[in-house]
Amino acid sequence: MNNNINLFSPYQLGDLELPNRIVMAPLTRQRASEGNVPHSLNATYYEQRASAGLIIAEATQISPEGQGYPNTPGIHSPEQVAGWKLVTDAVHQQGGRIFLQLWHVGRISHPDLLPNGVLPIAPSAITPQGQAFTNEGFKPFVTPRALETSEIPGIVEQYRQAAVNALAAGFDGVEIHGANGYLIDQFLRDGTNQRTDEYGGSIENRVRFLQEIVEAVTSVWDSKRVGVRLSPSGTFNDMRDSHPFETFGYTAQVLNQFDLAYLHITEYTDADIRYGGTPIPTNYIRERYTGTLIVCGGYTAETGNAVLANQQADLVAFGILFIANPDLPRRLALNAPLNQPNPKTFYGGGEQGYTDYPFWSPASEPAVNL
Ligand code: 8OZ
Repeated sequence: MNNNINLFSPYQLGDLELPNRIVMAPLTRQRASEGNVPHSLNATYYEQRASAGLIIAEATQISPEGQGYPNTPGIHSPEQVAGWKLVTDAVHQQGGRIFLQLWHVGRISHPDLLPNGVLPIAPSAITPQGQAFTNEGFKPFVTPRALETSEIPGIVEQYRQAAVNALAAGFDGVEIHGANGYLIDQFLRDGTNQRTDEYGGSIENRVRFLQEIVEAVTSVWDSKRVGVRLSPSGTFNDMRDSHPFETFGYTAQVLNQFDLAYLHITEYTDADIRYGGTPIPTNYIRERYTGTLIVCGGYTAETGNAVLANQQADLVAFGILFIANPDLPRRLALNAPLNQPNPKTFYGGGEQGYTDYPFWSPASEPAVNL
């Protein structure tokens, strides 16, 4: 226990000085413009949230084939790089720091969303339960096409090129999205990976894809500017693993060798338990991962301060609270009321429910306390 550490303590993240330990979690908002290009509305949204110790910008597809939802931004075209530059400039002007989350959805897509209507790709041809979110509403997931072994270096190269593009767009670092049932997670877990080549079977083989991506991205960025996100207990996107403690304990240990900026853990939710997920206590990861740990999972000021004071984590990420409260650090510091988030405007649309949540001032309308 270290009672001197709380959400408002500064943190040295590699050579980046974070003024507080409050991280804005990556949040899919589906508000890119034509061509999945970030635009001034997105710059305003992130700029409003620049008082976070660190912003992790939303999941961003590394290639057209990596997209799984309408209007999510990409980082594969020159227009997207220019669009993201508007965002990073705006955040830096406000004194903030911003990483980009690099994303390939793998099987969590639909031909309607993909170039020439191709099938989504995955480690194995296993159909996810559930429905894809297409431009015409929800449609049942299709059976993905299993990647040939010879295609895997090309996907790793897409991550490397996206990392180059993120650097050109002025980000302070990148987070590799290895969580929530997308392509990397599909390789890690044996419920979605039934390959018989060197990328499947043993956990050493299943983690190889992530390892090669980390190697590629850290060939572009200093390793201290690269984070990885994992969801060891997650069931979202129909995920399961027969030995999750072994899978994620091993993965955390493999990541130690890269001297990364951080490991970011999406912790389990009630829904994960209901869907039969195995809750993996974050301390299990903490005991195995030697670097900076970010936790994300419904924290409040009180529980966030406690997890830091108990040294169970180094930084705490907030998602929904940041959607509704652009000035979240100030509100938490002053114990000010919090704006109520509106789930109807989480995904898609314009400024409503995106850039119009008010900043707190003593004269504000009384807000609903969560
Ligand atoms: C919610 C809706 C769409 C995408 C994730 C990128 O779970 C997402 C996501 C979340 O990581």
